[in-house]
Amino acid sequence: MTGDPETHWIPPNHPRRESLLIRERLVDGFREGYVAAQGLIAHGRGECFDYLIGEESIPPALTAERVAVAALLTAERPVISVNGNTAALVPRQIVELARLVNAKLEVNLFYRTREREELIARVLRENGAEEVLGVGDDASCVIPELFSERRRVSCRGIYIADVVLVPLEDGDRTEALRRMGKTVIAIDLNPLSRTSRAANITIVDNVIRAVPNMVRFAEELRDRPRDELIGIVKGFNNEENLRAVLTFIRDRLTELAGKGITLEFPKHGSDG
Ligand code: PTJ
Repeated sequence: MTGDPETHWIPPNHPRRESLLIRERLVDGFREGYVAAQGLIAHGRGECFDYLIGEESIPPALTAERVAVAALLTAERPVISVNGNTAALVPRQIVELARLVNAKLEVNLFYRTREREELIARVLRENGAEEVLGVGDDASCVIPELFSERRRVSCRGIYIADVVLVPLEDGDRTEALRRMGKTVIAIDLNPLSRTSRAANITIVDNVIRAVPNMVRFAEELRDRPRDELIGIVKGFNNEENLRAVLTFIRDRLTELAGKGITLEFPKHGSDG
């Protein structure tokens, strides 16, 4: 048993311990009021797709993560959009990524309330963020042709950004940001979602792994010549990369279906 009163019920040797602890972070964020109830449902959907890719960063994800970092490093006005789930799962790492690629952090919520905006900004500040956009009156610009609360953005942030990173996004805003001419980088475990299909660079990976991977790529790429980084971005084709994700899932399932997936157990008693 762990010493943490909230997670003492998760045995240390539970085979799904890591996954259960990740859920606890979201449940804590929900209890503290900054993760939306719907964010818990969204996470369950993500877990399902994570099973299909084997709960690891697959090669097309690593490719997209590296390209995404190159796009952020070469942007003039990069912004990282933060919602409740991202703040609960990778608060320290998202702040670190923003620092390394020199991006602004902006709170942007589908289920927007003033209280959640402020709580998320506080979580980011507690994890080292100096400035957090998109809170209260700062979110006074409007993304055209978008009708959800996500339309309200900072005039100093997403509104004027050239590259926007959107972890766990809804498709509507991705499309609206594309219509504004922005480069959109999505992190979404579902390769078939509207977001995944509308983004310029889609990272099909768990945000838990994707953001730390991006921090490592940022450390590797940040001193490279600009021309080299531009070359990395230009050499990427999102359609091809998404097809590689689907092919990976198909091949993995075919292999598993071929060899069988049932777990082995010792036989009980004697066979007589
Ligand atoms: O905090 P808010 O108010 O902005 O709300 C956030 C949620 C996530 C509730 C909101 O954006 C939403 O409803 O999202 P969707 O439309 O359910 O989409 C979430 C997408 O993220 C789905 O395609 C999930 O498969 C995917 N997803 C869920 N958990 C993860 C994930 N992708 C990467 N990493 C995860 N941990």
